Amino acid sequence: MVKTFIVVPTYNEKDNLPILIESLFKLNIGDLHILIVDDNSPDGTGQIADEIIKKNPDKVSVLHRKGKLGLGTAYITGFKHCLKRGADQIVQMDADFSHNPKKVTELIERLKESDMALGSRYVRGGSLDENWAFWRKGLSSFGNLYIRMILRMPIRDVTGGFRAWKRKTLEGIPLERVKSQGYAFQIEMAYITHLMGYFISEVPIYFADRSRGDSKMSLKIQIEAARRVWSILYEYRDLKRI
Ligand SMILES: Nc1nc2c(ncn2[C@@H]2O[C@H](COP(=O)(O)OP(=O)(O)O)[C@@H](O)[C@H]2O)c(=O)[nH]1
Ligand SMILES: [Mg+2]
Repeated sequence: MVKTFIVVPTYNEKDNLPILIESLFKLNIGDLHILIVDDNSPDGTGQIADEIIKKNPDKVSVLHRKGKLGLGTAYITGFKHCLKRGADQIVQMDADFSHNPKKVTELIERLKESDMALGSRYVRGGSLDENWAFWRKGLSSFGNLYIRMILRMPIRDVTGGFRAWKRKTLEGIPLERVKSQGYAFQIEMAYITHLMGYFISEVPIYFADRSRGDSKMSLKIQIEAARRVWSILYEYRDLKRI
């Protein structure tokens, strides 16, 4: 049976985590494992994860890290862990319900015809929370356009963080070279995947604003991502297609 891992990075998600795990269990995915990567959340998300695991020791596990080390390293550590444990496919998603758990099945389904499936707000059928202020929507779509133009990527939603990976894609990517955090991490991973010639398929999603807890992303992280794009362009000029 195909072994699916879902990696969920958490930082102060105590109200979201238990209900997210419940929703993921309801999906009809055969051999499912959930890996939480918690950065010693001050709100006690780590302890809540431990309690969930006591009840489901063979379905859920957690990596406790010392402190807030960033989204990028959380995912890289998580991915390596899943590969070691024999994952055939790996899903990455936020803990805050911005990514609808029900869409996981569709993302995985798309892996039959692609090397990575990307939940996308900017393809036909995709959309953003209607409560987002127009400037926030504008900033997000302008940001995507800016990045796509510099990196010459045919992907519509380069900062999206709802993705499914085939094992062989994550094995092929030089994960040890990925240094970005925040949005830039999503950009860097998408860029490497595209450069190496892996096929990325976009699945339309509705991106909902979180209703519990606070966003960890700031304008500073967005500006950082805009600057990082240039280093990413430079750093991978040697990368060969597979
Ligand atoms: N482990 C870990 N998780 C993080 C970190 N920063 C953000 N996250 C998690 O990554 C996901 C996306 O972050 P969020 O703040 O919702 O970003 P936004 O949706 O862009 O506002 C959520 O599940 C967060 O809890 C971090 O430094 N470490
Ligand atoms: Mg969020």
